Amino acid sequence: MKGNKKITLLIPTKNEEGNLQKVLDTIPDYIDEIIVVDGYSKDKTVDIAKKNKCKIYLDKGQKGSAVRLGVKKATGDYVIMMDADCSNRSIEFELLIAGLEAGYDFCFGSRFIQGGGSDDMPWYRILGNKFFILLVNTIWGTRYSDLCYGYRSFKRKAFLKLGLNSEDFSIETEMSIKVAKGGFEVIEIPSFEKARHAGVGNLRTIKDGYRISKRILIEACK
Ligand SMILES: Nc1nc2c(ncn2[C@@H]2O[C@H](COP(=O)(O)OP(=O)(O)O)[C@@H](O)[C@H]2O)c(=O)[nH]1
Ligand SMILES: [Mg+2]
Repeated sequence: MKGNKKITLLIPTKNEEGNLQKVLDTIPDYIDEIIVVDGYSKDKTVDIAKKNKCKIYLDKGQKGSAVRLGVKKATGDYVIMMDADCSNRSIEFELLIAGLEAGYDFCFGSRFIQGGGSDDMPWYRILGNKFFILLVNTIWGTRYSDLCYGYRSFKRKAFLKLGLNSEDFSIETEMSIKVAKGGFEVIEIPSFEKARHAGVGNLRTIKDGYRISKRILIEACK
């Protein structure tokens, strides 16, 4: 609990047995609830979540589906979403919470403003991300500096008003666009993305890049 606000930490997981304990070890005591939405991992991810007394939900969809389910189940006023692969640093919770405390509905981590960065993005993903940012900012008049980054916080009630339906890695893009369309208050905070600790990522550059472009087009044509 920070001030009088209850905080939920939401972690989507898929085969993160080499990372999840390490992530959970860094979670500060003021986090009231940890929700793990697991995509039927074939390893010990769920056992680790159980041992750490996380609330666990199983979801057969992809990351977007897991995030939507997790927020539905969350009971916190504020929700922080974080990856399970040791890429996100819990010291940035303070910034993600400060944005909401200041009155913003959404607070997005950005790897492309001073203080942010990434050890987990090859050049072609930086290029793709930049292209999508340019598209979104041009179409919706926003000034986002990052788009496809999943380290974010928001007021649970504001998130539920967005009516997101992405199944996959386009969830962040859909969120950013609908936040802009809906006139919600949004701020970015700098975030440094570390390289994934163990295992391999599920994001596929071409396939997920295509899905993100499709999502931008769908929203632009509405
Ligand atoms: N529940 C669920 N979580 C997933 C799925 N795919 C990825 N994740 C989780 O979403 C987070 C980000 O995924 P990752 O593969 O690291 O993507 P990247 O960081 O964009 O390369 C990690 O915590 C993954 O374990 C999925 O299909 N289902
Ligand atoms: Mg990752």
